[in-house]
Amino acid sequence: MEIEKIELYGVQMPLARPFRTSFGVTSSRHVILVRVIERGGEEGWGEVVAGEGPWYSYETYETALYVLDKFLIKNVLDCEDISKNNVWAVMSRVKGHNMAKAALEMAVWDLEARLASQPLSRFIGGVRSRIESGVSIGIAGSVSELLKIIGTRLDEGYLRIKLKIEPGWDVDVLSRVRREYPDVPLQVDANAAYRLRDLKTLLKLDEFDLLMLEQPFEHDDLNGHAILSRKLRTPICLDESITSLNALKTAYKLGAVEVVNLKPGRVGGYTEGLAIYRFAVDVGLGFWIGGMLETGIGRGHLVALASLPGVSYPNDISASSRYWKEDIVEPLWVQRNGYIDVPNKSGIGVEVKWGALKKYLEWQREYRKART
Ligand code: OSB
Ligand code: MG
Repeated sequence: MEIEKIELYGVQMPLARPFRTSFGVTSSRHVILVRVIERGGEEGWGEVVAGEGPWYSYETYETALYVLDKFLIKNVLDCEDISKNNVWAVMSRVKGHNMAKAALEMAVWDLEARLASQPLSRFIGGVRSRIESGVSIGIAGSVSELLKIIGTRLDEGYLRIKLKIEPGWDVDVLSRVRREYPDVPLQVDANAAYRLRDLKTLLKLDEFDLLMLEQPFEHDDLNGHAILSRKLRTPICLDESITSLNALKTAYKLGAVEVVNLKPGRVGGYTEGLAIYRFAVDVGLGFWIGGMLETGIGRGHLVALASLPGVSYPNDISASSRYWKEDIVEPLWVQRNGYIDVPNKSGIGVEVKWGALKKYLEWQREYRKART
């Protein structure tokens, strides 16, 4: 197919509540939405998940805008016959910048699924009619506040709780959480806040019957993760480290990973994401879909991936209301009894609610195919 036009929408959306991780607090998200339109008028949507600053990875929403504007959009518009099978290769001259690439790549996959009148979930081999919904809870002001938030999330129905940890907010906090909630499916995420010198603290995490410990060390410290993994019973999950299939293969060879958190934005979209999925399932690694505080657009892509048969843990995919006062899609994403329904409509299965989008819109741009 030929893409006729690509539109970018820059929105700033306040979170329902600030989200604190070891790398900082997020109160409001700058999101770039990508809309691709083909000659016949059908459209597809993607979302840049990069943060406000280079804290989770080196990308920010502004570096993504730069790379989209200067390189990636032109690559895609210049291609006479773009499809889900070649869009990743068409962008491959650009090194890195996976979140910028993913927004465009995933919009093309959405568009192709819509042209095929298929839900994206089925288009990529998903089989589930509903996906398991977990919730990620940020570092709180106090332990009693955290215990209250956990209680609320459990009452809402979430199947498992993920807590953010950092040095000083770990062992003592977890022992109080476990005293209050001894049987809740629980896991923790350090966002690279520890070093191998913290080994003694990390080994204490085995007391808490955690599903996994996510990304204790820096993204490129596969050796550190391998050393820890040999000593810790709790499975090691990697997030930031898994930027590509090659990175996963190396981590696996070293014994640095037991569970994969797949975020399509981090790996450049479906092409690499599905390759990572197939490898993880083939070698018997645990697998689930992570999130980056997406709007309802990005969440649609996450739901499609979470419907794959090899997903073996609950996902960081929560209801619209967990993230936003007002999400920008309809229908909203709703969690019931711990599950979110996989849409039957074609593509991601939700539409942009223009009235809501306009409230948060800061700028927009459009790019058209150069006609000769
Ligand atoms: O490390 O998983 C992470 C949010 C922003 C950046 C990094 C992470 C997260 C989350 C939230 O944990 C997951 C979600 O979208 O619900
Ligand atoms: Mg993480």
